[in-house]
Amino acid sequence: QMAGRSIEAAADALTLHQHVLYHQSKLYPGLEKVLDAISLASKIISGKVRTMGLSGVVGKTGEKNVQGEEVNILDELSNTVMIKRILDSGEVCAVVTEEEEEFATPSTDLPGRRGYVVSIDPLDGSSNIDCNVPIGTIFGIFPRTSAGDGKGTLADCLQPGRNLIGAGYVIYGPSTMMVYASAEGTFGFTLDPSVGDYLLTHRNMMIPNVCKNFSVNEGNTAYFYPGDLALVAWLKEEDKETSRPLGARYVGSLISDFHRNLLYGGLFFYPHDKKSKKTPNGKLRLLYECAPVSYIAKMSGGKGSTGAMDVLDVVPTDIHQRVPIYVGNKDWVERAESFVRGDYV
Ligand code: AHM
Ligand code: MG
Repeated sequence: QMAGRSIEAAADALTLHQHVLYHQSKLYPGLEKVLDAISLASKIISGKVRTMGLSGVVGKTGEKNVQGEEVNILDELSNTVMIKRILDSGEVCAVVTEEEEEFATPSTDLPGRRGYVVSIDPLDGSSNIDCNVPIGTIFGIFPRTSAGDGKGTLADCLQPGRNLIGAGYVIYGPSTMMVYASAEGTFGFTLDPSVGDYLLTHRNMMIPNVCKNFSVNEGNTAYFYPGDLALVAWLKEEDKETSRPLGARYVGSLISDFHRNLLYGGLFFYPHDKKSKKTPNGKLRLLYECAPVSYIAKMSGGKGSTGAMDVLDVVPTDIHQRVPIYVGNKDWVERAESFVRGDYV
């Protein structure tokens, strides 16, 4: 019977490709090819993630990336596969990736419209790779702003999250899932390994009204500013009216934490703190972490904030810029903002 049901699901369910084709390709020609490229690359990564212990892709390359962090073999492989597939789609003029200092541009020898810019964290949660905890890929898609079909420019890359036309993530968990948000809403597709494709399993995903959990690295509270300290203490207080205390859930893989909060309701935050002078704006990157998840949150009824403003309104001045982030249930993000401002609720 189970097998019968899954055959039916495979026969009926919309693929990610069809979803983008139906909903977005009229307005955004060729966009389905960008998603095809990301989807194919993510299937390759998923295969490697599944067998990493067996195939020797665990471990460090010995190099450091732009952020000065040690590069995992799987990080590097994911970056190479993503960039190549995305640029080869013929629809993308520039790719900003966490792993490379400069943005990548395609060869213009082949015909193509190259009308989009992609920002991507090919494999987020690197510290979790070696211990078999879910990791993810995060991406955002912007329209190009420069004219023509040549290589993209820095200005094409420095766009606020407001300009996104789609954003998503892949979570390499017990199953591999792609969650994709656009003006049509947020949809979840599960990779069916027997079909080799992403099939629609989660229609119109909305963050539940009740906020169940908060997710923050509480080990950093020694370095927190007063507003964030007060926020953490407040979330743990008992109060029936606001259903506090919330549960604490923190994986340390942004996508695992965000995905759980999207499904169950939750507030994730990574504030700026006094820990590192090098990173006064917190840890997470605007273009390929904070803007995409804030966009997905927004399309699911939630919100992403820096504490001072909507993440989607931040205009980047640097492709690897970091921002503090509070993301999840809208009302709880707004409460967090009031703590950051200092006028505690
Ligand atoms: P990465 O891009 O180097 O993997 O770092 C990003 C990760 C996020 O997935 C996660 O939310 C955060 O770093 C966890 O940081 P910390 O270990 O400081 O709590
Ligand atoms: Mg990352």
